[in-house]
Amino acid sequence: MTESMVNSAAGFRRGASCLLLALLLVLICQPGARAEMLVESARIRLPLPGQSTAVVYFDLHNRSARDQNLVAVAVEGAQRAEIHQHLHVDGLMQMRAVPELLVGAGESVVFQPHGYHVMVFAMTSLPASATDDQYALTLTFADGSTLRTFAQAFRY
Ligand SMILES: [Cu+2]
Repeated sequence: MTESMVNSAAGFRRGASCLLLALLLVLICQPGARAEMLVESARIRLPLPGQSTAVVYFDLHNRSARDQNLVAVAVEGAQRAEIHQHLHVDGLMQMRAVPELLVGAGESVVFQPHGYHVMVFAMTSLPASATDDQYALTLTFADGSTLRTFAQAFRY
């Protein structure tokens, strides 16, 4: 084998692995229905001592060209979670469960105190898979797609 043959073989291998890397990047960056929804600033206010109800807040962005409906949020370590909205009714503040929350194409919904929030019931202790006080969140949309992220824990 001549030196030039060795060089071209190595060059081919380099070229092939670059191609493979490029294909991999294309696959990873492929925008799907899930990637078009983005959660930012997810945080979970842990229950007061002796209580088991927590609250989750986040910013939900719809970067797709079509409307999306959030229908459920599951929180690791909790038996049940509901999407809630605060409403002023006859001068009183009320919480209402929201079965389906529309996030319009290109729009965002902010979950924050005195607004939309996720009420988390029957929190157990920190789940085994949590790291650095992060709780896994799973958002489910009406089209069946899901979005998994983490909420940073904080206390009152
Ligand atoms: Cu609530």
